[in-house]
Amino acid sequence: LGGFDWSDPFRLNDQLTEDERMITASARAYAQEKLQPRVTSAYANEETDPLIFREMGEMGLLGVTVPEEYGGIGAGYVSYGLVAREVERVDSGYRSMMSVQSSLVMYPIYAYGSEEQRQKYLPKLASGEFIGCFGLTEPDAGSDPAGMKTRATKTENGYVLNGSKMWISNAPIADVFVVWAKSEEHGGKIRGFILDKGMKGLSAPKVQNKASLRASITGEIVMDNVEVGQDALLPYVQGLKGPFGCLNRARYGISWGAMGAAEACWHAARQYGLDRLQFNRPLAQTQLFQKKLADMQTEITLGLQGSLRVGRLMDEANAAPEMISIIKRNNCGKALDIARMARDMHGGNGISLEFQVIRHMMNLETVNTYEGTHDVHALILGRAQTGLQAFF
Ligand code: TGC
Ligand code: FAD
Repeated sequence: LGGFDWSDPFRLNDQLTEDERMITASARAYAQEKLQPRVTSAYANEETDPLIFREMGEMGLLGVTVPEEYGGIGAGYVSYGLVAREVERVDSGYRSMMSVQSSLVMYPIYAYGSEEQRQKYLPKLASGEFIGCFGLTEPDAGSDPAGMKTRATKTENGYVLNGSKMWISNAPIADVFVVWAKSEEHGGKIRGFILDKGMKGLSAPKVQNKASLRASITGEIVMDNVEVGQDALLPYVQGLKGPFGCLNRARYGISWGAMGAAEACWHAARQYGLDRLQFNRPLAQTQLFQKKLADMQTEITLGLQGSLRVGRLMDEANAAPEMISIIKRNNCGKALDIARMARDMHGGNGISLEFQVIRHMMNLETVNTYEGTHDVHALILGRAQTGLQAFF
């Protein structure tokens, strides 16, 4: 029998390639050295530093799966997931900034865009010179994006867009807006459009006073007769499968990221329990404390193994969206439970931002909700095994 590493029980590290280990090490070094020192103040003051995109770009952390000719590093989905895990070990908001840029902006431009669109946007998005956002959700269409009201009307030279998007990560500081609208020209089918900052009629006011994900700026997108050329249309996709194709990638990345946040909470709770004495012994020497640590270790070990399996299938182009629903739903739900437990195990100190765990806990409320809520993924999985549609 082999040895046991409490922090890597199933030896995930041994299951990675040399390249994957290298990208993990460089993402971890960046996240711990550059992001960790600024996160407490960024969260407390609800501040997003746009320079982070440039830094991530320099480190090769944006558009990890996009080919090198467009500025990416042409790595696989396991590498992308490992980066998400390291960044979210620090903060879900920083991972959000990275994953929106990579999966929700660079991916659709790469997968559904023309060669001109790829050349125009991808290298600058990869370097962080451009910041991107993705507008699907609307004030009255969240879990049900098919109910969106945003419309694109054909003009002589292109389209006019009208509508508003809500809860859009990066929007107030974005240069590039990938937005989804029902196109009258295409029989009301959903089409994707690329909008540029500064277009007449386009604005992106900030959502103020979020209690969660405060280091990641969120906004609305308001489109009031925004005129775009024909070249703004993403030519190669129509229907909901366009945005869902992007969400598959982002949801997969979130499954790794949520485990990174959970690991941070688990490690913090373990260390706190070793350091703090009550009743003349370390908290970690009590049965209840150890049971909680065992639950955390077990769920994280299984969750990471699940994400790795789905990542390998994605790299073989053989993963199904329902597999992604399993890992997105379960890993986010378990991470939230773990963060709440870690908060409790820190006692009164657990409510202080200095001890990090309450920030992760608050963030994970969002992570459990966006990209398909916990319950919406249950309904996707319920439909897949019964053949019965329970959404409406
Ligand atoms: P439904 O009838 O199921 O499907 C409509 C069309 O879409 C296709 N499709 C998919 N294609 C690829 N991948 C998937 N996962 C797909 N799921 C569905 C489907 O084949 C069909 O295609 P076609 O050609 O036959 O038309 O659609 P529905 O309207 O019944 O939807 C059901 C439901 C609830 C599952 C879906 O609407 C859903 O997933 N809702 C959740 C919405 C959501 O996830 N929003 C995320 C917004 S973006 C975000 O939160 C970013 S936060 C990022 C960050 O900051 O990190
Ligand atoms: P609703 O759909 O109104 O859901 C409310 C509750 O009802 C949930 O518990 C849900 O599970 C439940 N529910 C809904 N339908 C059913 C049903 N049929 N049966 C049973 N229960 C149901 N969107 C983007 O497009 N781009 C972004 O960049 C983005 N970033 C975000 C950042 C943040 C900080 C947040 C909070 C959200 C972001 N979102 C983004 C939006 C996010 O995807 C939505 O909030 C999410 O999809 C849920 O939609 P909703 O908020 O309208 O909730």
